[in-house]
Amino acid sequence: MLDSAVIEVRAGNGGNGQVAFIREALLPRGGPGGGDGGHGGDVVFIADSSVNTLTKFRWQRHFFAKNGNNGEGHHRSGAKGSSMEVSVPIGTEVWISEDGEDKELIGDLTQHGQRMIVAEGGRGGWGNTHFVTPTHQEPLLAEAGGDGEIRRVRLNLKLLADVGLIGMPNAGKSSILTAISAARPKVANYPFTTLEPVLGVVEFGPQAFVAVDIPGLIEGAHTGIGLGDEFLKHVQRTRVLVHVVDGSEDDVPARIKAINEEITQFDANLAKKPQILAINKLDLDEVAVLIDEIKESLKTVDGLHSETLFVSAATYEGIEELKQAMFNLLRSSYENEPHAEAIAEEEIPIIRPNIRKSSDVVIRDPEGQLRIVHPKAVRLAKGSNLESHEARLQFHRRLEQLKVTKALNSAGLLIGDTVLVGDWEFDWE
Ligand SMILES: Nc1nc2c(ncn2[C@@H]2O[C@H](COP(=O)(O)OP(=O)(O)OP(=O)(O)O)[C@@H](O)[C@H]2O)c(=O)[nH]1
Ligand SMILES: [Mg+2]
Repeated sequence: MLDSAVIEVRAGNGGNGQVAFIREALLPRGGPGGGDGGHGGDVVFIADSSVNTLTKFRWQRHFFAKNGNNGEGHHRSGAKGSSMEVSVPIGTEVWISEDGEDKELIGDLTQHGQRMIVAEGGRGGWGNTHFVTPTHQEPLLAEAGGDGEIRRVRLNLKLLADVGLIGMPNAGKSSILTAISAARPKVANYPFTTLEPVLGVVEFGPQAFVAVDIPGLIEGAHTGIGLGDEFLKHVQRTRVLVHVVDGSEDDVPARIKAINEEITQFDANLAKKPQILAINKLDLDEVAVLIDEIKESLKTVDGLHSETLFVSAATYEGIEELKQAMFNLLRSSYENEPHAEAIAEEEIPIIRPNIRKSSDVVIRDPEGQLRIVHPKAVRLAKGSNLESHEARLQFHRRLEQLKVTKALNSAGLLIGDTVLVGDWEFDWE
């Protein structure tokens, strides 16, 4: 069963670099003192073993990091924008989503604590301090901050069950899964109705966990009787078991012992998992009148380490309490053992998707005009006031250094042609 969500992530823009001057002898304007803009914050996914489903993304689909602040005079840099950290379950795959389709897998979060930068914040722009050259002691150029990345991504998660429902055929395991989740496994009044495990997401307040309903077990299952015990492997990685018993059957203790014996035969560790005993069909009179008797008889079951609840999957009596008990046991299990294999954080590489970006320097726009798209040149044009002749001279010098001039020439630019860059438009001199 796949859990899935499409969300939008937006990293912060970088702050703008500043053009500013500090009074200095011999320089009429003064020495450059424009501070750099702060970097924009990233949107980061962090794999977290205490998150089990993608349910929360139904209520929140937009995740924005903060912009960096602009630089100021007197060499003051702008503050960095804070990142947006989003916890996701272990096993989450991240896909670029375009037109409702999964385009490209850009990350797979497989370990607790693993981080993935899903949208990178824009770089802070440089202030004019960086643009001093021997010929330009009074730089009029500064960079605008870079844009933060914006992406639409699909998260896909193969659900792993936290809670396993076990018990004899016809006990009401599938009925209980139906009562606690949106899953609709087949329910019928004969043994072995369920032939394959069924997963359901159980919502509990703002939290959610996953329960799995498996085919019924009977005495001798470990020798292959009934459907055998192979489905027990689906509950081996759960943290909590709910042992469902039909309270209307005779000899409840013997039935419980038989199932516990089968799971011990399959895997002794499975038998040690925290268990909740759910005595089902409480709506039937024969069960309701026997509550005390059944409780008393359970004392004869050796090594029973279970909390016992009487429930009815038919009337929902006790179902909320059952959910609560599952949740409590799960929580303490996570507290005692946060994740199966603890891995030192520094060993986990950060996922930085390498999404191809355009490497164009110059393009022809639809009207046939040449437009400079080299990212550094564009940021410089956006961050500077190119109205003054002096600033334009400095800008041209930079274009040569960035090899933009060469690209313009190869694209067939002639003196007097119009060139576009950012919001500026000028005639090539
Ligand atoms: N009266 C009553 N009947 C119930 C209750 N829970 C389940 N049943 C009935 O018991 C029968 C078996 O229920 P299932 O949920 O299919 O049982 P199961 O444990 O999944 O059975 P298998 O899949 O065969 O292992 C069905 O006829 C259900 O309607 C209950 O709380 N009260
Ligand atoms: Mg069933």
